[in-house]
Amino acid sequence: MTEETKTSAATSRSTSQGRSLQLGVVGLGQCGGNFAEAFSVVGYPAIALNISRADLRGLNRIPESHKLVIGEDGAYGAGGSLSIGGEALRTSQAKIEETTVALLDDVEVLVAVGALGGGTGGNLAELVNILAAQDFPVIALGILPSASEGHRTKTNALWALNELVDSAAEAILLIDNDKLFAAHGASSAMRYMQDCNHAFVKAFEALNRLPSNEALRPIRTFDPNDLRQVLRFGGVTVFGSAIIDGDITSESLVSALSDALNKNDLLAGGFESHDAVMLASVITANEASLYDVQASVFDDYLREVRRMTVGAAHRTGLFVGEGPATLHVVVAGLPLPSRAVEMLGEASSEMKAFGDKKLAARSKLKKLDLTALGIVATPFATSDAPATAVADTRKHAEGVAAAGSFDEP
Ligand SMILES: Nc1nc2c(ncn2[C@@H]2O[C@H](COP(=O)(O)OP(=O)(O)OP(=O)(O)O)[C@@H](O)[C@H]2O)c(=O)[nH]1
Ligand SMILES: [Mg+2]
Repeated sequence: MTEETKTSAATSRSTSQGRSLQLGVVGLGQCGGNFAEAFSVVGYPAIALNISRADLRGLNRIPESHKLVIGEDGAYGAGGSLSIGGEALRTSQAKIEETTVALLDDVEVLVAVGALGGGTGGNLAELVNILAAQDFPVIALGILPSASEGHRTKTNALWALNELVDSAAEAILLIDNDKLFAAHGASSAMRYMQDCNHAFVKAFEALNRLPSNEALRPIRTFDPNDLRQVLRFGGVTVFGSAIIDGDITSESLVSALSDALNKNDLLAGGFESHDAVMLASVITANEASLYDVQASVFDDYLREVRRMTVGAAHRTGLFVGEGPATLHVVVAGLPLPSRAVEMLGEASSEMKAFGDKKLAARSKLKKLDLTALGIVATPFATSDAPATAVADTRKHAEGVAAAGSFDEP
């Protein structure tokens, strides 16, 4: 199918389902698979790729035909090694292409998702390029590690981010696990990750349904193509909603815009508004509050946004609905978030601390002085079998050295 036919077939189907974009999802690694499952639960077709068969077994809502073991044997994961994860992708490239084309050919856009800190998921850019080479437009959804995770996970994530910048991804969305984890700390240990992942998918689904939401009456229309254009515009993309505090004024709208961008509880933040290249603002408010607002408020808001973003393209919508007045925004064309720069700082100092610790640990690992016990140097070397006893002692020593080594985890 050409992209044009694909888009038009997908557009008519998704409009009938109330969705702007008909998405298919390809999850890579454990976290990627968990997200694929969360998307699958709300009805998006999804495939999960993993080196470990056991990880795939845990995904109950994805049909077996949509689970793919990549790499040689399916026994072990990548154990945090990007090269093992990358090798597995390359070994199974033909199988991935075949399965994706067979199962997801009629979707408009693929979301390739994975944890950038994982040995498997950290190869997300390579997966994006494999899928894009099959003529799929691809949005990359990368999960950033939280600040409390180790330097290896962060180093993987930084490398993976750089690869994504150079990849064929149409847009890059970056989930911040610190924010997700903070919001769901009260969930049970059993449900924690599912709750985190579901929170993102629910927000994404609400955005995807916003233009066609039948509970909303348009005053200024924001149609599915407006959303499609912003979401597929390029660069790092952020979306979010913020309740408008107090009266609807141009100031409260600007403040809601800044909250949705930088106090976002799902996606990595830290952007300058002047870096935005394209954005969408959709206001939903009840009828009574809209009767109280002068129309000029919206024009003032648009003028202010134009000034703040130094002329970014702006799609807008105004809808009457229930609930508190809310601003929904999508901002595209952004550079990497400041969280990535923070993570680089964390990883560098944690790596140094780890290196110092490793050296100190080696110098602290000393033999005990056993002279007071009167033990002689080679206690097991008996006179009738000296050669074997010495060899056994060395083997034992090597075992101890290996068990006591301080290689990076
Ligand atoms: N939000 C979220 N983060 C997850 C989930 N599962 C793992 N993570 C995060 O993902 C990173 C680890 O990546 P994994 O997906 O476990 O690793 P992998 O891609 O399977 O790679 P290997 O285990 O090395 O083969 C860490 O930053 C975890 O905090 C999940 O379901 N949701
Ligand atoms: Mg894994």
